[in-house]
Amino acid sequence: MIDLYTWSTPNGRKVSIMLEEVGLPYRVHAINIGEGDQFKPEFLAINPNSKIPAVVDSEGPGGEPYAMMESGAILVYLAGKTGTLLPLTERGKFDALQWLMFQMGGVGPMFGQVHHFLRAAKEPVPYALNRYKTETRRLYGVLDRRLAGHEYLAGIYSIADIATYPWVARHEWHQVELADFPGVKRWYDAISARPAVERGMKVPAA
Ligand SMILES: N[C@@H](CCC(=O)N[C@@H](CS)C(=O)NCC(=O)O)C(=O)O
Repeated sequence: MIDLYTWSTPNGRKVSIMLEEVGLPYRVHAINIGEGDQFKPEFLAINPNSKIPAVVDSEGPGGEPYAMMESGAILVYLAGKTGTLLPLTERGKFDALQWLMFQMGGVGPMFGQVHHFLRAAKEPVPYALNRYKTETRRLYGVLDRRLAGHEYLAGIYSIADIATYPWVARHEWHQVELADFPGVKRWYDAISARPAVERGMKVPAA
């Protein structure tokens, strides 16, 4: 059994989508990051970095319980555990890992900064907002060029797409029109139609 500690955010939904895709049984524990649940000692024992998502696999490596932080690492772990959603060829595997790292190092942090400066900052900071909006559009351009020539980021549907999708799902939050990026829009619509994605995007239940 996998225990998933999560909240209704893109990083959390990467893991709930993955768990729905691979069909492993899991229990959801809502960690309300708006109310500070991530700083409680019982959660810090699972993720010392005080952020969601985190998982505990009761049957981890060696058959022992294993706790994990960092959504990208959790996706790689679950792909390895189930033998799915990470291409089997060397090239395919490294294609998927490159685009996963692109999401972890670029898409997530930059889109997240736009969300922060548009929705949470205590005062308007035009320089920061402009910087992160410009970088966000640039990243959409990179995705769009890749997806113009590939059905999915690594060719076939993989953890790279699962990591990126919930961030693109917040395109209205970072004020990007998907119509401006037709490759991303085609990819986004295809992934939105997957039943496992639809279920994963509803975790944790409201
Ligand atoms: N690199 C981490 C980022 C996790 C992250 O930033 N989680 C946010 C929610 S999307 C969070 O828990 N924020 C609470 C806080 O910063 O106190 C991952 O991908 O797992």
